[in-house]
Amino acid sequence: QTIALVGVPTDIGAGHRGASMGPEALRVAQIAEKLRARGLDVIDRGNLHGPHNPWLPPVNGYRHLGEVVAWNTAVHGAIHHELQAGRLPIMLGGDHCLAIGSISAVARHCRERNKKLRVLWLDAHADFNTAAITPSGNIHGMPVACLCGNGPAELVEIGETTPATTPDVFRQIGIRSVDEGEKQLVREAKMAVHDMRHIDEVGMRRAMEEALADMDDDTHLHVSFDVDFLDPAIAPGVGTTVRGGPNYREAQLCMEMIADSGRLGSLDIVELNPAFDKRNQTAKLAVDLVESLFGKSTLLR
Ligand code: DIR
Ligand code: MN
Ligand code: MN
Ligand code: MN
Repeated sequence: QTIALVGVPTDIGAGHRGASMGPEALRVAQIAEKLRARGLDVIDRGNLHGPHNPWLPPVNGYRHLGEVVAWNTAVHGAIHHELQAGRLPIMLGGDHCLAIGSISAVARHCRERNKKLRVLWLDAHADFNTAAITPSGNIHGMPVACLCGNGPAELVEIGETTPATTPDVFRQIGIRSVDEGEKQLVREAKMAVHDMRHIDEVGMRRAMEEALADMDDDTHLHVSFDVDFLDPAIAPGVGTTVRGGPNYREAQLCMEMIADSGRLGSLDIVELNPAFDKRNQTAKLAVDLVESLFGKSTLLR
């Protein structure tokens, strides 16, 4: 199977500028070359295009809603195109609002092919905010809510079915920052949250066994990897660091267990912000982890 890299250079949904440089930082860290060295076929589609970041305050609880719609419409089309052609898309973000476009495309593809969808949401944050409760107005804090139908019509309706998906497809891993009003929404939705306390108590191994349970040959697994999932000590190159995340070994095990499931069908790498990084170390770490996600292990290949 061929991997298609799709760059989406925007920080339109974030609270800091700089995630727009993420796609190039991942290329500089040799994401394509490292995957090819694993024997995989990789096409780099280059970058999508969209509006510039006007850097305006929120309007009715949303910052840059029109621009977020434009970028996500482009993402939806590009990712669905790759899936339809049988390729495995990797979205190089860009901030996490772009998961509205990518996951709505994956969900549409699953409906067309009669596949079940499982989404692993690797993040420090639940990204389940709405206009009424958001502390920031930044739409990168809202993609899971939008994908589940709780958001502005223009975003909820990207894709062919509304809403794109439901909370039961998500497994959230590494969560340690949920906003005040957001907590209640996450509980009400019965979102499966494997938060850092749970990982501390049962370990990454059991948390991942739970998150990957009950998949079969008909399951499409999408991984949405917000780089702020990682502990800031190893991954400073993100806009919204939260201490107490997975360390290097825990993150490796997480990726290796996903690889072992054999179900990976699509991937987002988002929130990488080179403006906060040092010598591109966070991009290099993300690429190192992506190699494990695609099956790199100590003794086999
Ligand atoms: C915060 C930040 N919960 C917000 N969210 C982030 O503004 O809604 N998500 N950084 O990844
Ligand atoms: Mn996120
Ligand atoms: Mn399709
Ligand atoms: Mn996050």
